Amino acid sequence: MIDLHTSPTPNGRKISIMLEEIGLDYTVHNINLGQQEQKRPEFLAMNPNGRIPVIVDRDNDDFVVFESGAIMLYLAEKTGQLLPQEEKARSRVIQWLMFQMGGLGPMMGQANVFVNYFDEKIPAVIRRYQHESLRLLTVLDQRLDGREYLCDEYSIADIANWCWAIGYDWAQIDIDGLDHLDAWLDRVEDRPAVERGKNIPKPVTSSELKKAGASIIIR
Ligand SMILES: N[C@@H](CCC(=O)N[C@@H](CS)C(=O)NCC(=O)O)C(=O)O
Repeated sequence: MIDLHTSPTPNGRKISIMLEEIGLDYTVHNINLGQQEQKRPEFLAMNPNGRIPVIVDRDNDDFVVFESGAIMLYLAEKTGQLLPQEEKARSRVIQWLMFQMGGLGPMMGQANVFVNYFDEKIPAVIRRYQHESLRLLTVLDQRLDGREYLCDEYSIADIANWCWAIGYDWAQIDIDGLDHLDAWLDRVEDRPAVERGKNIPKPVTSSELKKAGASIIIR
């Protein structure tokens, strides 16, 4: 049994989708980011960085894992799913996972902040993060030319990148012409586990999301 401390956000959904894919039992603890529940002492005891997602593996001495990429690798290694064993294939998946963790996620996250959550609209900053996000989405598009998935088979790299790429509209990024990316977004979304996992916890409305986002960034 896994305890999943999460919220309806891209990084949170990576783990609910993955848990749905691999079929491990889990209990959801919905952390209210707008109420700063992620900064409470009991949460900081699990993740000193005060951010979701976090898991606690009840079947492994209550072992705690934070950082979504580390959680995905932990669960993949625990179950032998969504991460190949063969050295080079495994490395390719980890490379595309890190591409999301170090690039797409942070850039689209900042685009969201400056487009949706900051009261002050700063055109140069918005442009910078939207352009960089679009550049990274174009890298994904090129990678997907002639491929169904980012690596040899569907993997944690697809889940991680999908959870951010699917938010292009929220960040007001135009992906017209990125046809391989567009087809892959649909292909991944059509998977039953993705359909279930993306709705755990229940998504919030855009105005609730803006309110929560604003209350986080002013601190
Ligand atoms: N690198 C971290 C980022 C986690 C993260 O930024 N989580 C956001 C939600 S997507 C959060 O908890 N924000 C609350 C806050 O900043 O206080 C990961 O991938 O787990």
